[in-house]
Amino acid sequence: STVSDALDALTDLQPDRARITADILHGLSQRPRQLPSKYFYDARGSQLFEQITRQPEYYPTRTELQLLQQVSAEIARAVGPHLHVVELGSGSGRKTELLLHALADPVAYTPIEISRAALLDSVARLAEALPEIEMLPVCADFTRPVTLPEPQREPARRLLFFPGSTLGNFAHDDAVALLDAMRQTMGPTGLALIGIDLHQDPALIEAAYNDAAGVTAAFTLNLLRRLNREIGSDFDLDGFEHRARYSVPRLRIETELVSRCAQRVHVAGRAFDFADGEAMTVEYSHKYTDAAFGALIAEAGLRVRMQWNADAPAFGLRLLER
Ligand code: AVI
Repeated sequence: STVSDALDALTDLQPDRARITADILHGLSQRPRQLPSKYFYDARGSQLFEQITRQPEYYPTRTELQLLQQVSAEIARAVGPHLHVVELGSGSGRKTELLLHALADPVAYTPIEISRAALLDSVARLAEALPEIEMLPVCADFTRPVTLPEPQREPARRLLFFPGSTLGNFAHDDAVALLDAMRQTMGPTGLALIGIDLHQDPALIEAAYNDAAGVTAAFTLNLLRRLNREIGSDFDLDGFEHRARYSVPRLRIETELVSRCAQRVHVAGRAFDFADGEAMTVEYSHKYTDAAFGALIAEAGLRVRMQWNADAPAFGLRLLER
């Protein structure tokens, strides 16, 4: 595609104000209260996330990129030629570029990304770097049903690409539901390539979510700024602070926004009272052992065909089949 073909092909299903408001009201009515981490990614949130990936403490992105570089030829042989690559939560598309360059004659690429700004940037760049591939971008929340665009040229199969350990941002039941939907999207001969962060030294993991420059804290708090702007809530940005701790029994980072005082917040005409010290859950980042990951995907009818690991810091790529 040319850049303008790629932008013309955009399917725009970006969540609207009503959808976001309904999700936030639902989360604020839970105990503990929770806000969905998918709403981190407005234009500024996506930029802050890119900045996180360059912090010295945040090892997952650079570790996965390096691993992908090392094994991309092997992956290309394993998945075969003429693929329609579909990526969930494509962000900046840095990993994609690496993968698409390694694959044999890929037919089409469909990035599914909730942040329209991040999607348009990445598609413009990729269309220029890889003009022979048909770009079929979709701006959407990938946890909701999406009808995928069909490439002009018939692909041999679909390859779902889900890097970055984004799977870890889902609670167990949601992860199983998502993997199950992925299995259906793959079809009988399709494959999925998933990046997973692995359980390791809790101090290393915790530092990745508490960078010294405070970028992760700014990223977390940006959620409140975004909600104030887009759904008219009145969260006091100085009234909450970022906290991220690794739970060893649950194998996950639990990121919270903690109320610094007793306060009242209004959302869509409703009032929500926070106690001093009350914590709102905003994100989980699950880390995996082989046993836990194997059990999770088995629940969705998937299994590991091939796997590659980086160690120190640890990170894994898994090629899944049904
Ligand atoms: C996108 N996702 C996998 C990141 C993670 O590590 O859970 C988001 C993130 N949150 C804080 N830092 C990075």
